[in-house]
Amino acid sequence: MKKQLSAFLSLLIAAGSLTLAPASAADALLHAGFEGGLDGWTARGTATVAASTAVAAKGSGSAAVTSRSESWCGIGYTLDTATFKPGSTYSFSASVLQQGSPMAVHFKLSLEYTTGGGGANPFGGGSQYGHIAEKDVASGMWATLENSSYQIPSDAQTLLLYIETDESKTDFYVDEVYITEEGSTVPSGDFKRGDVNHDGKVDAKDAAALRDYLIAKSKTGVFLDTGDLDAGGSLNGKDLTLLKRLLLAGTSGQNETTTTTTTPPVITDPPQSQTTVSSDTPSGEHMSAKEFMAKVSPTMTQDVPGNVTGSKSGECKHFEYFSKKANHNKGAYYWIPSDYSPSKKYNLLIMNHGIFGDESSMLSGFGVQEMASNMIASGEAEPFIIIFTQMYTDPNTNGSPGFNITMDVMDKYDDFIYDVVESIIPYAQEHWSIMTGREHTAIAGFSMGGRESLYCGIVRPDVFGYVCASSPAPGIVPASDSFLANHLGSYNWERTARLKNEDFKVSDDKCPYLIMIAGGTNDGVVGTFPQQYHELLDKNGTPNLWMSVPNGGHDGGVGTKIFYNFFRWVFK
Ligand code: FER
Repeated sequence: MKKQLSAFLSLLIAAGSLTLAPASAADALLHAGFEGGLDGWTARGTATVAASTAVAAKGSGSAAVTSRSESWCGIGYTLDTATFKPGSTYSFSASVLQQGSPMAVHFKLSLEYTTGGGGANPFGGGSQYGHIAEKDVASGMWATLENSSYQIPSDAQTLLLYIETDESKTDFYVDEVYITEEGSTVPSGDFKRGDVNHDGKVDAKDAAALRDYLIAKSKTGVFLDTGDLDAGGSLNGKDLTLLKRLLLAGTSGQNETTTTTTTPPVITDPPQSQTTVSSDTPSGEHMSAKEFMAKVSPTMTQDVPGNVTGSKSGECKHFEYFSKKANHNKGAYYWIPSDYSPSKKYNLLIMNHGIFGDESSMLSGFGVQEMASNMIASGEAEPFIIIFTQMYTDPNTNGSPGFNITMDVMDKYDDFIYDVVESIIPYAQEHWSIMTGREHTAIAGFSMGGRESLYCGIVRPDVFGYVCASSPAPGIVPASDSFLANHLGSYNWERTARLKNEDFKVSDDKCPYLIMIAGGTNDGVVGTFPQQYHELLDKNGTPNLWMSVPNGGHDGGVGTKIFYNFFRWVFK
């Protein structure tokens, strides 16, 4: 078996060296590193471009593209046809980073070219467009658009290389643009799996860069293509674990890093040791969301047994973590079961409060700690730890904004989606013994916290496998409501809605395993908005479980019922 593997690896290496001769930066026909300037790149269409040192894929500079009036507006560079000959084939690559959209944005490295009369264009003249490379780019990390063999159309007379997006007008950064001879590996496309910082080596610096990305401030020089070791589509604690394992593996690990394959093999965690508390289902082995929710649906109940809401145990304490998005420390509470032991591994539940609330709001009144204590102790629930968050994420203020509600305040509530993914979960991974991956990560909350939980679950199903919204507040999709209208005089719901109605969905293959939504029939604050979310998900074909609580108000009564149902199935 071992022999077969090494024979397979050498085959890959041999195959790689036959077809790909690695090029160095010096071999490049064009290289833009944006160290200290724009290297001749200019705005295309209505956009602002500027040299920036805020982030860089390599070195310390990049080009920032902002104020784009259309998705095709971006940044471009005129290629001279003496060097880049029409009809010839070249290798292209460019690295891009976007941090403006929590959802992935589709980027294109494109070529605008003109043809003279009598060319391929029957109307003569005018611009034509070719797409060299394209990719969905997740928020917050560098991705490389690349094509090692693109032929410049033979009838092209002028050439403009440019970067654009589909639909989105988000700001972005560009760095490390290369054009090299065909058949040579573009330098930025030649990095090994695990070479997170693209410095040509897989070493401790990569682990440090990934850790900095996960837990702290740095957004510099971290690449998804080489850092996504579990091929899960994002950078997370699992990738760091796999990278550390790769580094520790020494020589046998080296083999793995010296192949020139570009698609990383999918690595699943080895089976968990006996001390593992949870079933720790490896990625991909869970039944589909549709099947799982069909199984859970008939078990939904409004009757919460008295013994589960009795007394609580475990340890609950306040702590502070550095929020990258807010750029200052924020407060939260953790709860761990009474028999918590670092030699076991736990699931993670993020619990979010209502508007005007803070990290202490969900500690009582909803039965959260009580039900977690009793249901975990009896084995009815999988073991988990809870982080009670303070969602409001604002560089200018700390803590809840209280009654001072503005549209800007809504944005800062919704920026929690960055805070939880970039800072809270990595902090929890560093400080408690928890399992990573969506199978082990859940998000739940009440009202505004239900809204944020739904929003996070819909937009980041790669992070959250289980979602529960008790009496979720409106506004993820356009809505109009007298609550805020009364508060503000006038309120622009279109302006603060995060998703269009038709985008409020998750495809079957990505859907969280569990989405539960509850609302009370006497809720005077959010009215029928919870039910509207449920109906919209149904309409968009996304499975979800709805519970209407007769005579339920806007309070922990509804919360206790839905959280009880949630705890029975979360992480299973
Ligand atoms: C609204 C009504 C209620 C709203 C938020 C809430 C965003 C939140 C209520 C709560 O958290 O208790 O229109 O707009």
